[in-house]
Amino acid sequence: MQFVNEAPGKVTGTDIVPVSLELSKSAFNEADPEKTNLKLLLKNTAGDQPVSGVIQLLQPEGYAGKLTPIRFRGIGLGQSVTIELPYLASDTLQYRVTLDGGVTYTASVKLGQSFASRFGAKPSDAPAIDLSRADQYFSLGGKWKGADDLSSSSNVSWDDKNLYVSVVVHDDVHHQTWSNGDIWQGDSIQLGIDWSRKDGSSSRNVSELGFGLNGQGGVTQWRWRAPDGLATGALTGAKANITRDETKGQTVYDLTIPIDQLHGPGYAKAPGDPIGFTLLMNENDGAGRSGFMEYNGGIGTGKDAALFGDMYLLKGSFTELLEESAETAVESVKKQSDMTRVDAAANFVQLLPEGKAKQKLLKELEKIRKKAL
Ligand SMILES: [Ca+2]
Ligand SMILES: [Ca+2]
Repeated sequence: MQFVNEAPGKVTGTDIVPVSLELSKSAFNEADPEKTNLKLLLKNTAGDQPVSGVIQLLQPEGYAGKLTPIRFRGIGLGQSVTIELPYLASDTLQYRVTLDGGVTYTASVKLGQSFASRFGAKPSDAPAIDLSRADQYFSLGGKWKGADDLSSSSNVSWDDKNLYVSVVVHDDVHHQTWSNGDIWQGDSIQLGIDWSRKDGSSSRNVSELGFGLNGQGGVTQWRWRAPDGLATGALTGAKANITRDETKGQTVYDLTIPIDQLHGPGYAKAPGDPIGFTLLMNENDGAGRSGFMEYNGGIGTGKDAALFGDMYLLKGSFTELLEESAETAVESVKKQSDMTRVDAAANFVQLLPEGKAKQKLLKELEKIRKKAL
């Protein structure tokens, strides 16, 4: 990924970007919640002098409102600082690096990580899957006019029999007159699911599914790509309840997809392994398919299941994962604290829902800050 230098003239007369950003992602293990699987590496790639400044998450907005800037100091040429990240769910993360002196750079890194709660779990607390950003919109001649024009918030849950996908779409004009494999030309959603994602590009369990509601209330369920041993065409095994509320400009897709429709006969996924997941929304406001929005990738601009993101099917509560990882993060800065590590630990705590656990950890952090910094 490349940094975009927003003030090229200010960097010692050249447009060389002195820092780079890399997201390192390891396997997620629900049984070891204290071992979070994301680290951000901020490297001084071209700054002759040690660089200092802050790094701040800009997107997704839901996180940006909670997470605070992380300070870093004196990274020498060729050196890097590692920033531990809490459990985040998104297709991409956008950061802004501000160096001392005020020069800023923005960079996006691909995350491709989401979580599904166990169906019926109360509360169902896996983070929502949001399609609401300009960078998720791909124009096919149209122009995205904002969240009321097209956006969605989705939740996925699961049990031993089914995957449940609920997509709440905001779209000012619902237009769908196509049927069967052509529904992508009108308002509709497409799901990419890879039930054996660990097999990478040789996976034999990739599905591309589509769901649409036409003007007469008719629902189309379609499959363009099927796991080995299953047929493409009408997706008769799934249940889709799709409703349109014109007053709210809202279309709700409630999908129940049997898991045996997502893999070939006899295949069983190991419980902890992620599935591949991509969600695409087609946009048609009455003048043809004008664009689409895609969470992750691999459907809209080219068929490639390797571009799907990881989705982890949780057995337990997502909030507990956040809490246990935040406790560990705070413990670790009791032993070894520098401002980068303390700021990073604070962001683990900021993500927690309001309550006693959060208050307790905030107090501990405050003590560490006063003592060490
Ligand atoms: Ca629209
Ligand atoms: Ca539309």
